[in-house]
Amino acid sequence: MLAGAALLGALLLVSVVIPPSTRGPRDSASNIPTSTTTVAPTTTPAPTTSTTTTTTTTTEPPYDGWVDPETSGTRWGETVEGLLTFRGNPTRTFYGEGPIPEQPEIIWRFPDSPMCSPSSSGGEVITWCGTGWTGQPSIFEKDGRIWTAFGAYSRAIHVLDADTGERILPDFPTGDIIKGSVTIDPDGFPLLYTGSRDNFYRVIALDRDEQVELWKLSASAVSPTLWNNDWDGAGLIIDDHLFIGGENSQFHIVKLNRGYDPDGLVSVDPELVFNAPGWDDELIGAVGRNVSIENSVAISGNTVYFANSGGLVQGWDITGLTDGVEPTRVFRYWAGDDIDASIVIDDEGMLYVGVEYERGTERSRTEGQVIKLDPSRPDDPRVWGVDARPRLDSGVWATPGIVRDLIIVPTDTGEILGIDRATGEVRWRKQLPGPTWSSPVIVDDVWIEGDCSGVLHGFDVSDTTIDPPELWSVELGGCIESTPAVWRGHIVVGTRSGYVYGIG
Ligand SMILES: [Ca+2]
Ligand SMILES: [Ca+2]
Ligand SMILES: [Ca+2]
Repeated sequence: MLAGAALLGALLLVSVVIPPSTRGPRDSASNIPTSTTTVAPTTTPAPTTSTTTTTTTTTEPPYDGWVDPETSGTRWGETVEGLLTFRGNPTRTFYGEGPIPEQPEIIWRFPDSPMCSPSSSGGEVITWCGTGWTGQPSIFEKDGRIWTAFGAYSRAIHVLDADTGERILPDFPTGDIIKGSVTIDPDGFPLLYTGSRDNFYRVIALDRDEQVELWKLSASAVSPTLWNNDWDGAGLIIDDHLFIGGENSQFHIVKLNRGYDPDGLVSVDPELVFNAPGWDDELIGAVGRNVSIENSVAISGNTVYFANSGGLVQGWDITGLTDGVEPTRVFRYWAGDDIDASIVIDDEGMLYVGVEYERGTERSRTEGQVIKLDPSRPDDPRVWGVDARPRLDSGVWATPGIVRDLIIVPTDTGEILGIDRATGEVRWRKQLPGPTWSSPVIVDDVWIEGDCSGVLHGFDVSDTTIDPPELWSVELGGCIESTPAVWRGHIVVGTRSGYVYGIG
């Protein structure tokens, strides 16, 4: 017991001594449909002289699992039209829908004065303005309007009309800044899911005169925890379950039990059904105790993938979850350094991983900072790796973007890599004012990228073999760390100068 108490003391000590996380990244998540393709029976009218009638029926059964890998790149769900979580779907590969404005300009700016708040970490207080990493707004259609919702360094959740920037609902204050991206319920329940640095991950109702908190999960609700209590990741909502990683270094699954109360107002009755440390002894031995989960979990097939600040990429099998079977870890790969970018999964189930270079480990040099993994080969998953570490404290914070045969990966120095998805060959390099932490958004062959001088660019990626030519740019002012949201003629993005912009 003494040893246990000493260990606990050491853990508490460790959990307090945290460097100001000015360089932490963040993310968001989405929803799920089952895909059903039914080919109607083809009946050939029988000629009067014929003695046979041929009927051909081909029915592809619905996907029998959590997330059909073939939904990579597509909108998640049929119920709510919009971009509902960080990177729009469970494989973090949906960017929104066009059209993209041909000559975009600022339509509105929110709010009247800059959104700034102090936030303390490790005893140091820093004032944060605007929105940061990952900070991707959700944008969706509801009640005949286009809504946009985001958390900000105002410490609040804002819900606006995407056409005007006017508030649809009063702001919802939390106790600290919000870095991550919100998730909107994909099944049509008027619910918003968000983390805050105030230690809670919340479920908020959007069907009343103001935003109302229905439930919150504390970062200290589970044990053991390591490192911190922020929630940068965006949850995924699938089949009434919430999947979310925390900076407490644990992975959580919550059964939401969504419904409506007798007055017709949305309700939840959540139950934490599973949690597990995102670390193991081998990882702690290699990197120490900074193993927070800051990326947004991704799901393909029946496997939940995420990584942590210790560089551990892992997959957890959730096949039997609804039957009470505990998830088990089925995939483990160590990249050598902090992974805050979300894992991106293509339609073949391949993982694309962006890695920072902060610790300078030998493993970082052998594996690279952009890595393709094949989880069907758990003993030897690395397909290729690309180096992106010109100096210590570099590498990748942005979540990679897939466009057909190309992977676009912004790096910390402002150099953006266009990588052949199959071979790992770097086809082109583009230099923008860094750091570039904003994740690529690609809609209708237009790649939208924010840089740290405050310029939002549109590039033509119709030819993936060449350095994409610029189509337009919009000057916003303030470093663009956040990922833009795109929906049917609207672009919404925040900057570190204090504002969020509607562009059309
Ligand atoms: Ca963080
Ligand atoms: Ca880091
Ligand atoms: Ca980290």
